[in-house]
Amino acid sequence: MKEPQSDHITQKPPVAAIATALGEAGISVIRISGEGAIDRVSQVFHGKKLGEQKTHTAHFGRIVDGGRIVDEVVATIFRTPKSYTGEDTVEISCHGGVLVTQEVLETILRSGVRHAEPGEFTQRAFLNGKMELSQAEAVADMIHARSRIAVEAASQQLEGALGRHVREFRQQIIDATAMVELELDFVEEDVEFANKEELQRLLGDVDSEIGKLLETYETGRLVKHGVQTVFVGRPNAGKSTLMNTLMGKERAIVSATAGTTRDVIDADWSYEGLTFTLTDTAGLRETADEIESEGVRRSESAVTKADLIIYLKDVSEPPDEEEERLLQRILERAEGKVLLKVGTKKDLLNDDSAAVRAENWCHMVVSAIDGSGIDALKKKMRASVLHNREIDTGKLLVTSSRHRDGLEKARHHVREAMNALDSGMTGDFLSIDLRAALNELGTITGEITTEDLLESIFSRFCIGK
Ligand SMILES: Nc1nc2c(ncn2[C@@H]2O[C@H](COP(=O)(O)OP(=O)(O)OP(=O)(O)O)[C@@H](O)[C@H]2O)c(=O)[nH]1
Ligand SMILES: [Mg+2]
Repeated sequence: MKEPQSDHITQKPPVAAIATALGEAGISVIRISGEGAIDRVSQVFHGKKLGEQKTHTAHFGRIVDGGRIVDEVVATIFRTPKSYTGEDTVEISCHGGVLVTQEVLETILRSGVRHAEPGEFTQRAFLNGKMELSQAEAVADMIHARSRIAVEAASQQLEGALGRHVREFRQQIIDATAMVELELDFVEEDVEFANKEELQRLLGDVDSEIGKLLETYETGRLVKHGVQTVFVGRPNAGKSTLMNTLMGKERAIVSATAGTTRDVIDADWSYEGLTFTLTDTAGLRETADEIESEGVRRSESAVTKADLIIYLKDVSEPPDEEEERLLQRILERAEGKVLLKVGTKKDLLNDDSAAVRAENWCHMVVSAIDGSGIDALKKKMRASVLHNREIDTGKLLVTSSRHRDGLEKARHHVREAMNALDSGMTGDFLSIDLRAALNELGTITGEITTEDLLESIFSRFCIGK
């Protein structure tokens, strides 16, 4: 992260929050940041005079409330500008009990410190130029990451990889704007752009570079949010069994009675660095029963929200018309999603003709009983959602829809500028589009922000971050 000059730092009134998860643990950390934070803590800290200590030093002492010792703690001091927020900061490590942590926090709050809002420390770090907006967002991604690849993607962004790309695009567009504005000086002489080809090449490059980054979003989204995977099929097709088999544990109830699963059940399962949120659903059938119809309706709605749909069919039974109608209804809801037709209960197939029929109907056939086809199914699930492309963890992935929108809008304006150039429009038209593209890119890194945008980003953080 870049180190801003101390004269760029604004210290706000101090805020405090518990920075660690609340629960029983070895230690808990309470963070206090803002103008006068060190003095405020000093008032309730018995030990060395914190106000006289150097930055980046840790001090043993006691937090006292009136005459009462609340806890023995270690207070670590970070002086402005060399702290996470850029402000004076104290981190108090106390014993990790729920009650004691709460009491230490309350003692600090009574010394005239406000409780921090969600993400307030990171917001202050951003406002003090400690990080770009996309890096601040990566802090939250890192905390919420549920798979190894999600951690790697967040780490790339945290190190400023997205910001570096965006700054390159901005620089190229600024160069293009400079060329256009140079030409504007000659506009009265009605000359064609002397550098038209050069300008076309420059804008074409930006267009294709933004395009390459945008292409990573499809994978980036799956990495960040997990692959929403739904198992659907008729009652008794083996949906709950397959979900349990993939996860290696008995998550869903299985029985020979058709209609065992009545509602939607979710569970996270990781496979080769990618998280799948597996959703088991109630079996589909054409029914008049009210509760069952509600279950079927929920199954269909789970399909609408899924990235990957696994339609299961018991291949020991021949397909019939109802099956075709049910599958048709799923297909109608599956547009733009990946759908795998999987045959179950392969172990029950005893004649070759049934096996051939099954192979024809399904993408693959598995058995949860003898495990055949299960590894192949796992590989197929992963490969099909990634469209057979491996995730290059060394490269930046766009994982946020906000960043995708910003890049798309910027590319749109770049393309408009290229069209304007092609159709021989004057430079001022081009300038308008190029400036609009710069603005859009600025919203990604946070050069251009609004209160609403910051509010919507930081309110999603946890308290204490
Ligand atoms: N032989 C064999 N039986 C299986 C296999 N998979 C599931 N079964 C059996 O099929 C029956 C139904 O399995 P479930 O997993 O409950 O089926 P479901 O699709 O979840 O059914 P509903 O929840 O009722 O919609 C159970 O008796 C399972 O033991 C398999 O691969 N081979
Ligand atoms: Mg079930």
